[in-house]
Amino acid sequence: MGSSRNSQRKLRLDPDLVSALRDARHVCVLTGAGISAESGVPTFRDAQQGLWAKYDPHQLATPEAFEENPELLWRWYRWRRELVAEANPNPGHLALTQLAELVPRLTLVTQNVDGLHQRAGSHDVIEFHGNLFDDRCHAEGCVVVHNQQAAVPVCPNCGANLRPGVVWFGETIPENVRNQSFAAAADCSVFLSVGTSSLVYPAAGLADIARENCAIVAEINPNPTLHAETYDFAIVGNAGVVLPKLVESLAT
Ligand code: BV8
Repeated sequence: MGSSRNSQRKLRLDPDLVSALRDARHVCVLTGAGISAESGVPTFRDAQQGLWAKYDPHQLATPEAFEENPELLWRWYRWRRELVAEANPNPGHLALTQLAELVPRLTLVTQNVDGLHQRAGSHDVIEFHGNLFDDRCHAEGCVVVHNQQAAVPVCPNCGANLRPGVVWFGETIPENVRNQSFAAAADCSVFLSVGTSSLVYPAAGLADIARENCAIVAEINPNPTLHAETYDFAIVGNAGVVLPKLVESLAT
């Protein structure tokens, strides 16, 4: 948020956005890595630190990389699990649990795999790209609960390698998740895009679906994205500051 003076600059929310939320019958929220940044979880683009700095996550988070070097992928995901396990939900996550109490219907779709929305108390979270802490059989796709410590755990049913329960680049979004998310974006009256660079599809297309269905679309991001100019509102700020302010304005 820039210098201390800037950070003390009063955040002014557009009253039209607050009234649109007040009148909304259905709010759809899409979150990205930015909402977890204030929990200390590096965003997807900044995530690569130390040993991982030399790897491009777009190359690593793929079935090809897993099939070529499952040991490396498991080291990467175990490192990310440790990072997330040390993190806690922040005021941005908590504000979304409060927003759900203030509007008739809220659908929360997250691109994040960190589970922080659920730990904040959000229910029925749609995990568009899966969950970091699930293990799935790479052959059958089923979630497998196990206590294997092997470098590459294997499926007790078929012997194939287990992999983290996330959606990799080049893999399709599970149909039920995709349909639920698309339907919510098409049905909502207000769509909030929070903490995402809006570069990864089809998640980034949800805001377009909302706009095409005459929803009010607002972005919350300290770095406005290329889409910001096409949205009704672009609030330049951190989710952990803006979302609590939105909830406070709604609740008064
Ligand atoms: C698919 C899980 C069918 C894994 C992830 C159409 C056009 C172009 C390309 C495609 C297309 N359709 C499909 C593709 C290919 C590809 C894609 O989109 N590629 C991109 C790179 C161009 N998509 C797919 O492969 C998808 N599958 O469509 O299947 C298909 C397949 C092949 C070809 C055609 C069709 C599956 C994609 C799923 C990938 N899996 N995650 C894992 O985590 O290991 S994606 C991963 O990266 C995240 O989940 C997230 O979605 C994405 C990162 O995005 P963000 O969350 O936005 O994070 P980022 O770091 O980018 O930005 C953070 C933002 O926060 C910034 O803007 C920053 O300013 C802001 N911020 C920072 N601090 C704060 C903040 N905001 C608020 N408050 C703060 N404090």
